[in-house]
Amino acid sequence: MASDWNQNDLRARFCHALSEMYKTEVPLYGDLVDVVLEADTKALQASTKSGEAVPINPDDVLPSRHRVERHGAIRLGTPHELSTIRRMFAVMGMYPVGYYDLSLAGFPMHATAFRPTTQDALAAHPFRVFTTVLRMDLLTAKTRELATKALDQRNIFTPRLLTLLDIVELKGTLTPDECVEFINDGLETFRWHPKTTVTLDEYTILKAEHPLIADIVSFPNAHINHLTPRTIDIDLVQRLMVEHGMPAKERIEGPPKRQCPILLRQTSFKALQETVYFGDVSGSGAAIKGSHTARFGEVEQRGYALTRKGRQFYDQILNQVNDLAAGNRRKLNYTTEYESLLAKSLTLAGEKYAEHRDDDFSRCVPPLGTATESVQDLLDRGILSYDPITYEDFLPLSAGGIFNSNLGDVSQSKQLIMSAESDLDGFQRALGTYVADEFHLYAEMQRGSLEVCRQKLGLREI
Ligand code: OOG
Ligand code: NI
Repeated sequence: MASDWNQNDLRARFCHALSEMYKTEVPLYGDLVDVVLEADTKALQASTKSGEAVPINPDDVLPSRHRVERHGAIRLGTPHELSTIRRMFAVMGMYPVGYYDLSLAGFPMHATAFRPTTQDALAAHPFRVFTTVLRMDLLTAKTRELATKALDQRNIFTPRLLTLLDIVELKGTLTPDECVEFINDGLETFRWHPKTTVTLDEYTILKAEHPLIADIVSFPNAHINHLTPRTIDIDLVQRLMVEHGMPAKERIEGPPKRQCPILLRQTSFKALQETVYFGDVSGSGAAIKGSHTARFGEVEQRGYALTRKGRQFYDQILNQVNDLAAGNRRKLNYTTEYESLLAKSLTLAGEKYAEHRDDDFSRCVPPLGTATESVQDLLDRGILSYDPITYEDFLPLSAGGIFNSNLGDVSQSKQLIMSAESDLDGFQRALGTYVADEFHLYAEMQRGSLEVCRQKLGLREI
């Protein structure tokens, strides 16, 4: 696709507009953004040696992308919705990366993240959207029938947005006015509508099978269900949320606090109970008042990406520790017992791993996960140095933890779902394209940076 218009700029403007809309819809999200600013300011002050109480504005100190860093999440119902959202995000330079099988965590859905894929685009604006789609094959027949009926009759995109997608795909560009329309009409897909498209009875059936099915199926569009600013000190944000009386989730998801942060840590305030209006079966037009719980605010702290090997290793340790915790008759206290168990397992294993491998887990791979001897040599001699690459993706079990604390983990069909096979092929068919492999993208970034060094140093090969 030709790019006369600036995709990075459009993405930044869309993200900003979405954030403003969400702040008015869920004012507590605005408070959370303030808490993150407070935490980052305090964390920066604490790390300033001078001890002077000079007020620090994180905007002046943090890399600029930190302040605009956001991810959001939406949940879709059909292959057509998924393939159209793919077209819409492509206009803003966001492409599907990674496949997340959420059946692993007991949810009848699978997902990808639409995000910028190059270092330049990520640096310009890193906005990404975790996008799930319902797996009809994991629903019971009755629910599938209800879901199909409700989803068939909705169109989550405005007619103008669909026209703009045709225009940009045909002409390869949008005019400035069309960009404004794209943002305004694009927001309509994500706006909250409290009036359901199903009756209370139907909603109750959907919700009994799984609360997320009800959330996906019962509304006329794909409301954004959370937005997530990035922080430099998530433990502090968690503490401040509690201090400010926000309904914080009990625990931070992901790897425990480490000197060398890896992957992704996340927490949130719990979803609000919101008034909704169910359609009336009698046809009198009178709506029935009820409530629905789905929308929340999240915070993330990003660490370093791991190589495929390092990641397998992390997953293995996490599963072991989770099994151990589950086997414990007494529920482990998360912040003290569970975290220290996980931290200890990672440290011990990290050291052991370090003895044998170049891509040492404890040294924040992947800086040079596929290090050749000469790279190591150049590093040892101080000719090359590196910044570890930030993890730009998500973690399915953490996503499951976020889902659970927001919707309750009651599921009639959990066993059916947990024993399901993942369905990357089906997902890609629905999407209409392949999802990129995140490890491949990180390896490419590393390779690209080494190539720049090779040329600068005038070497034949690194
Ligand atoms: C998506 C949950 C996944 C994350 O940060 O892991 C996610 C959802 O609730 O729809 O956003
Ligand atoms: Ni999230």
